[in-house]
Amino acid sequence: MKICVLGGDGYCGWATALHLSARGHSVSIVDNFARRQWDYELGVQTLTPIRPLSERLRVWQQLTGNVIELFTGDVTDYEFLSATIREFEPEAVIHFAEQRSAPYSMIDRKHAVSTQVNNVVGTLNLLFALRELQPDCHLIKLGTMGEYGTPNIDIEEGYIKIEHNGRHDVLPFPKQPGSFYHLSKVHDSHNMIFACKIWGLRATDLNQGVVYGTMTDEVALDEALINRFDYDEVFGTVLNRFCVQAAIDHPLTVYGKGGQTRGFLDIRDTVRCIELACLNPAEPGECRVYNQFTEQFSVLELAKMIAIAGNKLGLNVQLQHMPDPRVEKEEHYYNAKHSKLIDLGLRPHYLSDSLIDSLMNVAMQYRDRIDASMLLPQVDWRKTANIRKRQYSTPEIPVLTGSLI
Ligand code: NAD
Ligand code: USQ
Repeated sequence: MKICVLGGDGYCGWATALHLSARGHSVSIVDNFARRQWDYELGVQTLTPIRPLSERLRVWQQLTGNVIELFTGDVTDYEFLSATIREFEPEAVIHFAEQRSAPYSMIDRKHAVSTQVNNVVGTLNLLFALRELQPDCHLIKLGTMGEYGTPNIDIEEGYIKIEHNGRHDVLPFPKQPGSFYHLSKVHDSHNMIFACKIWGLRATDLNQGVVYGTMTDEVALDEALINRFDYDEVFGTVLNRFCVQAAIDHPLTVYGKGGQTRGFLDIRDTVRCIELACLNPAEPGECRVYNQFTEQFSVLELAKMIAIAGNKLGLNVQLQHMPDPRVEKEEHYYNAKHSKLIDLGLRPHYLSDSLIDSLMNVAMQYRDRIDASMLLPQVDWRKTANIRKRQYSTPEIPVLTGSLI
């Protein structure tokens, strides 16, 4: 298949582009390097020393003979995006190209606005470009489990049967997102459902849980292909942060009681889920939703698992409960359905099998690059970020129009 990966320089996008290329698909990447700029803005860097995208692609070609085409530009720039779709003529577009950090979106008004403009406008542009140029192309869009929040009922995969005053319908599952970032995904989901309904587009909205791990078969081929491992308080996700904290004897930063429960999956399952979605496209007019995670854990359960793994490696892991900088339930019911991708053939990797190899060992290997000043939370959901040490400047989203490399 001809598959275009928007956001292919990022964590999920890079692993996915390589996975699909290795399986013989004709792959292109679109990226404007906004994420590398956001790291510069915050003064943070990934634990793993990722290389410039041009170098990564060159090494991939040398190792495998496979060429991944690169289109450098901003998906919020319609001229650029439509020129790219016209040129590449994809059969599937995988859309990862969004600002994905909840804390980033909660820094202040400007960061909330830039997150929602970047995410909502990018997706809208894509829907219009597909309608105009490639209406049969399958849009695979990364949503998030956080769109649902933590309701006191089971979470279905996208839609719920409702009976009300004696009448029945199947309606989008109620959304209770917990940040301006998560809200941007809800806005995207509504726009996609609408576009599929009125224009007959075909789309899959993948409500993904928190992804962990750096290694996939392809990334492991060469150090130059290494993927991101974010651990700072803004872009670092909880498991990465706990592993890095354990590696330098920093107490694990458990927010509040730690009863917050989320869905998780290994990056190896992310790339496989995307491949399964590509190979089994939605029907014209259909906007289907898959919940893309394999296991659910509370924050406290994760901290305890890491303490046990750390002890096996000779580390002395301590837990530190601290006031939760977010506004979220610290104890709640959580039972989210996630069978549709399994039905398509996903065979999950489990955290208990990969915690040490895929996470702890990477944290230990790059321990010298850990900046401990990036670990404590400064972004607070209730007020503009307290910029004690770092200066958060206004984000500048670069517009690199139309340059086709
Ligand atoms: P990432 O920040 O590592 O990668 C995103 C990529 O998109 C970056 O390379 C960035 O430069 C690019 N990008 C952003 N805005 C762009 C724009 N306007 N034009 C062109 N490129 C742009 O993020 P990730 O962790 O790989 O996440 C990818 C997607 O998956 C996001 O939509 C995210 O919301 C979703 N997701 C991620 C996780 C996770 O745990 N990482 C979980 C659930 C969902
Ligand atoms: N948490 C801690 N301590 C920390 C960091 C986080 O207790 O040091 C807690 C948070 O309060 C939260 C939970 O861990 O309850 C998860 O936080 P996270 O930062 O790992 O994940 P989240 O903000 O939800 O965002 C990540 C990705 C996002 C994706 C989302 C999937 O950054 O792109 O959409 O996971 S989901 O959580 O299913 O919405």
